[in-house]
Amino acid sequence: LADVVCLGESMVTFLPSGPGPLADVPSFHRAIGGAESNVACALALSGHAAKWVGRVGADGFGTHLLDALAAYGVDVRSVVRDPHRPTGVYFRTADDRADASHEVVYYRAGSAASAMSPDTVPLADLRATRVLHLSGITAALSPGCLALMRTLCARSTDRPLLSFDVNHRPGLWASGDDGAPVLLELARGADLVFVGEDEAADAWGIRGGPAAIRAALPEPAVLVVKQGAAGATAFVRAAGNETETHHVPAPLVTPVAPVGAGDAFAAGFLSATLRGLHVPLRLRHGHLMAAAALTVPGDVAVPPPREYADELAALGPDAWG
Ligand code: KDG
Repeated sequence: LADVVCLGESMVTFLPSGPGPLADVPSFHRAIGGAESNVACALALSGHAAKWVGRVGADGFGTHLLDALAAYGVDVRSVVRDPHRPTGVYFRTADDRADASHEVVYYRAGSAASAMSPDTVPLADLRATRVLHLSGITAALSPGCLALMRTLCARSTDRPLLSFDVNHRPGLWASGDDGAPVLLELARGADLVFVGEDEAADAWGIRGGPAAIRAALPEPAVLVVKQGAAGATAFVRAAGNETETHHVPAPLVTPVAPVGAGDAFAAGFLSATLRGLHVPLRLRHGHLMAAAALTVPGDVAVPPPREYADELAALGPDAWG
């Protein structure tokens, strides 16, 4: 039994050799990305049995992805290779200012992963795990991917704990607004949901902060609202249907690139959940892993070793500043 299975599209990622608009970047450095496989990498690096399930092409990029994920310790044995469709790739730009915005350009339409559906993914492998982690990106990839997400998010008693990161990517939906109701529907079927406060405002027009997001999304037993530099708030339904609320401020870091930080946060929270730690410690581990990811140019950072992360988490935000 795996600790966590992550399902989604993984892509070869091209990081720019220097700042500037896409038209002016002379060369790129090859790396790997994909929100759900980023989570799997961080969990494998933290000592968990993590598996990534998806589809890649029978091309060199697909081979590189599988090799790179396996090198992080991720189990890729359930990945399907598609001889007819390519592996998705994406390019990023960077800005001189550390936390400035960047462009993301995807070449993934018609990719091997976009052919995921309830018929092309090994569903039994998605159940042989303590936690199944999904994200809203997959729902945007194709009608088959959306059908798969709906199948997996349907409430049932014999499924693993279902973790869902909303990951609203307006550019992947046919029209910018199409994703919003679908993402809300999928989130309602999950047991543990991660969403950004700004993401909930952009996608769902909820501007009243974490409490308003919880009011609109009461179904998941655990809802984590990420608030950027302000920290994160978790709502947890305890025995007797009471809801506990926990807020933990984020450590002060100077970001190099924000991409991948949300995935790392989810991995830290999931790792601490799998270890049975209390909710404030789950949030602290989320922040510590996100801080590591914020300070590298790529999507995936090597998290602090578990003993060290445990010490830092025990010290808490007052000592992190
Ligand atoms: O969270 C990081 C991801 O956004 C990045 O790796 C690319 O998966 C990706 C996507 O679809 O945006």
